[in-house]
Amino acid sequence: MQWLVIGQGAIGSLMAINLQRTGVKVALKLRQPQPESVTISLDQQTYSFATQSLPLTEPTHIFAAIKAYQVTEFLAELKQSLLPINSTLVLSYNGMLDNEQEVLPAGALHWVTTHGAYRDGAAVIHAGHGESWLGWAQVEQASSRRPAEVFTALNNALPLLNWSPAIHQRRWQKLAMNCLINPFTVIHQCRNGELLHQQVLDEQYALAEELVWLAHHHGVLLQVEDLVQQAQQVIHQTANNYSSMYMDVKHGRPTEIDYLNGFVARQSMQAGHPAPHHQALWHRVRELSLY
Ligand code: KPL
Repeated sequence: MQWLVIGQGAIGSLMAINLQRTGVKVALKLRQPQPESVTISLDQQTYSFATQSLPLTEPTHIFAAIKAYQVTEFLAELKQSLLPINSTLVLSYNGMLDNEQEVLPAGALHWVTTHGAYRDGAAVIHAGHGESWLGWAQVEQASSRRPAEVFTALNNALPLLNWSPAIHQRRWQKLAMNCLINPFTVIHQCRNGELLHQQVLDEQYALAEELVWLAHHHGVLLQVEDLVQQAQQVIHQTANNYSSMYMDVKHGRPTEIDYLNGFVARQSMQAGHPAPHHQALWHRVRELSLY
C-alpha cells in the first residue's frame, strides 16, 4: 500500500524519509501541484519523492503532520475528495482544537510524538530521539483493534511506537509538554536544552497545575509532578532541538500558541476557572510573533 505524507515540516519530512528507507512507496502532497518531485536530505543523504494531489485513485495510508490551524481546512478538503476505500488517515499536530470531536472523521488515528526535529532549508535534522503513540482519534472507537499494517509501517519507520487505546490522555500529556516548553524557547530564543539554565521551573509547575485542573474537567486525570518531570525529560532528550514554535517565529510563520496555552486559557475561562499563567504566555508569544 502506498503512503502519502502531507506537511513538509520537520516531522512530516522525517517520517517521509524514514518510511521510504523501509522500502515502502511514499509520495508527498504539496500545497501547489508543482513540482513533480521534491528532494529532502537527512544525515547528508538526499531522498527524492514524487508529488501527488487529491483526489486519490488508489487506497492510501495518509500521514498528515500539519499545524493545528490547518486541520479544519485539511479535513474539509479530504472529505470533499472522498478517499478510496481501505485508505487510512493518521493525523499528527500539536495542541487541541476547541471543537475536535466534531471535526475528526470516524476511523482517523492520532500519532503523538516526543521526537524532536527541525528543518534547515532542504535538510531535516533529527535532533532528539523520543517515542510515539498511535490510537483511534474518536473516543468511541478507542478500544477497537489496532490497524496492524499501519502500526507496523510507522513503528519500522520511526521507533519506538506504542499502541495507545488512551490516545486522548497522551494528547493531553503532549499538550502539556508543548505548553511547558515551546513558549519559553521563543521568549529566551533558544534550543530546548538551554531551558535547563533558565529559571522556568516554578513557572512550569504553575502551568502544570492549571492544565491538570482543565484536563480533570475534561475527564482526564494527570498529575502536576509527572507533567513537570516529563517536560524536563523531553527537554533533556531534545536538548539540541529548536522547538517548532521557535522555528515558526524565526521564519515569520503563524505559531500554534492559540491551540496550546491559548487553548488552555480559553477553555479554563469558559469553565469558570481562569488559567492566568497560560493566559500570560499566550499573549506574550502573540506579541513576539509577527501574527
Ligand atoms: O513537540 C515538540 C515541538 O517542538 O513542537 C517538542 C517535543 C517539544 C520537541 O521540540
